[in-house]
Amino acid sequence: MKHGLPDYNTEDCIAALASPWGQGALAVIRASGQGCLERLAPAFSKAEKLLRARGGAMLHGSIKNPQTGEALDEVMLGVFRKPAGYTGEDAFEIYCHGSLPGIRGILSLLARLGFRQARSGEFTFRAFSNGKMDLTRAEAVREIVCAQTEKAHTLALRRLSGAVADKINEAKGLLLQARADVEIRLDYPEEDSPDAEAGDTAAAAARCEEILERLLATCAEGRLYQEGARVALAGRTNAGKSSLFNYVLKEERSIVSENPGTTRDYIEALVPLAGIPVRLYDTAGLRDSPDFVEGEGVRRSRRILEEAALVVYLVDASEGGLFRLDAEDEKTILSLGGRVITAWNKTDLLPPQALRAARQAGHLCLSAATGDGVAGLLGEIGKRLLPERPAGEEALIDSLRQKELLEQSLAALRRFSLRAGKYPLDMAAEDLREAMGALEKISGETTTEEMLALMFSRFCVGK
Ligand SMILES: Nc1nc2c(ncn2[C@@H]2O[C@H](COP(=O)(O)OP(=O)(O)OP(=O)(O)O)[C@@H](O)[C@H]2O)c(=O)[nH]1
Ligand SMILES: [Mg+2]
Repeated sequence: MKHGLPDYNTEDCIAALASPWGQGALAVIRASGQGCLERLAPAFSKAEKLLRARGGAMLHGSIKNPQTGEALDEVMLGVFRKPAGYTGEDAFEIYCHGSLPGIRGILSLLARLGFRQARSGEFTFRAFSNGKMDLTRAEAVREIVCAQTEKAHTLALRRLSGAVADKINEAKGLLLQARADVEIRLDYPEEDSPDAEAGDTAAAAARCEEILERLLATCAEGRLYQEGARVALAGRTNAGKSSLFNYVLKEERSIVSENPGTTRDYIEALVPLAGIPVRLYDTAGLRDSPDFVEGEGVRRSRRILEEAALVVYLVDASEGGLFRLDAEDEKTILSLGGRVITAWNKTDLLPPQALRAARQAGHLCLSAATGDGVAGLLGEIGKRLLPERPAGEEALIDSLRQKELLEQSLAALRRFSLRAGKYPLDMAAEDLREAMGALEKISGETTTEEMLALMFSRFCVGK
């Protein structure tokens, strides 16, 4: 199956740096394309060995200028032969020293040898185009590279090994069965026992609907692991927001002091919580201040609170009536609707009995000074951020493209089920065809060039 994309010519040899641009112990330069090994041979010190090398071989030698014989770097060269390897065509990887001038030298030599600079995702595009992977797996490759937490990484890896592709294939199998039944009834309307067949068709369509619904229901969680969520710490001045922020980050990021109004500019940091890449904000203590700078800090902080998926509203438990919110706190908490967790800080200053009673009454108690109760708060944040998922569903989708196509397929299937028996068979066949069409687009059997271009352009170069 070959796809032609205006920007992705699959006939020539491409090359790119696959490791980050920068100084390092090693760098990897990757190349692929029909005849690429022969093209490289004059620039490799052991040309004959390279030409005879089997796929999977690793050769030691140097990359040299073929005209002058001058060595550019001493390298290891990995050789891949069609149809094995990542792209499914002849390919190689040069493991060179991670020196920027060295990398530039090898890349410009490759350009002189006729290698074109690869575009984003072009190696994966070739893998897809040579039937090495379907589109759900190709998307998983990008998601693995972009994963910010171990959880996101594990889930993407599961998709790469076919977790989503398997479900889509199962759904396609059922649809195929349903379609075959309908098409037969269309072609041979006079045959008997239509009722039994209609029952089978409906059962296959219903089972297929169920698979798609379950997959769709995982999307919110899947996207959360990839995109993350914003969580803000809020509260009155001196509630201990910055102390808690520093405790969670395990570093002295925010300035802490007993002077109220210490934090003005909000501060943000990335922390993985329950596998979710959380952007945590320390904000200015909420109070009316005549000071222009502090007032502006509070205004900006309020904006952060409006946009956050979740706000931890911190209250100093050692002040005022025991575990009673004052009117000001209540007003802010109410304004946040369901997006708030109220937590009581400085509980190290309370008598142990009072603390025990408060916990029993269901108050979330912690101490940013000692760390007591912080794990409980973090657990609660994770629980509140995670949407419901069908029990036992392990294939999480997180691609909006897949989500939209699943929805299209499901809509057609629901139309089919709703109208079953009540409308002409050819319309039923059309609904099933549409449901199948959307699933085929998910795995990439049928796609449009724009969609492919859009998808692969989001990859990094060299992948
Ligand atoms: N005993 C005790 N003191 C705390 C605790 N958390 C914070 N403090 C103290 O409370 C004071 C204020 O802490 P901060 O973390 O600066 O409070 P904040 O909410 O960021 O204050 P602003 O930035 O002014 O809004 C400091 O003196 C902290 O050492 C706690 O859990 N226990
Ligand atoms: Mg502060």
